[in-house]
Amino acid sequence: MRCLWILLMLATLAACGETDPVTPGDTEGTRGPAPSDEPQPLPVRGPAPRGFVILDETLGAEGWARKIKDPRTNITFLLVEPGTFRMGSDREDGQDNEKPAHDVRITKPYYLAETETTVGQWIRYLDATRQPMPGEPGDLRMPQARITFEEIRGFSEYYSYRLPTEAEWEYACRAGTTEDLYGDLHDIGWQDAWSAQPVRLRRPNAWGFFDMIGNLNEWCADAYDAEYYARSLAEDPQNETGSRTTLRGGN
Ligand SMILES: [Ca+2]
Repeated sequence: MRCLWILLMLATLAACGETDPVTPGDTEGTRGPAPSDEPQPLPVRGPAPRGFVILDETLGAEGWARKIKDPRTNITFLLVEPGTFRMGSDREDGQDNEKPAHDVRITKPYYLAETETTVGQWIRYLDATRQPMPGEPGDLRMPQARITFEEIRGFSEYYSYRLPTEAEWEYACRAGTTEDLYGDLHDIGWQDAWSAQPVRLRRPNAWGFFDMIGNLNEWCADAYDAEYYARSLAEDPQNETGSRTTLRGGN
């Protein structure tokens, strides 16, 4: 389902890091986030953005580690390999803004956060940038809600993250499936819940991402245009025309 941000107040962020890959054994020659001032819990031992902790040393596209963590935010990122997928849906009972289905090629690997950005991760950002803290943060595993686009811009610039494009989001959500969903709705989402739930409690998709269907929506980098799919580029599309922002992945 494609959504407009004006319709959904509980929008949240799927943080996306884009960095240059490094060759095996080279941990110094990268762009990417600035080195953290915080002590690093583990040394960086392989190909990952400088300052990130490698959680899975298996190498993926272009020699990047498959799973890394940013110790500044505690956000875990999973590597997404380039590839081609069918974006959108031509179902008769589907929404017009999901049509037409079309082939899209993602040409570059990227890292995408494995969960919606949590309250705990957001608080680390507020603390690092000396912004007012919430009085009662509650469960730190909850997805952070009610983030404005300007706040996302500040968060992304501070950590050298960026939002995924809508195509990058859907490619990672589908995780190879051509069906409408990557599993049974009651296993992967929160269709019976009336409020947000802690992340990571439902079954992830085949590539390890949680709550891509259900819980809060995630911001995408694209401007929203209900008819964009009809003129979408075949490679790395991103709609930049329009004043509203695209959200994906809610209940
Ligand atoms: Ca979601």
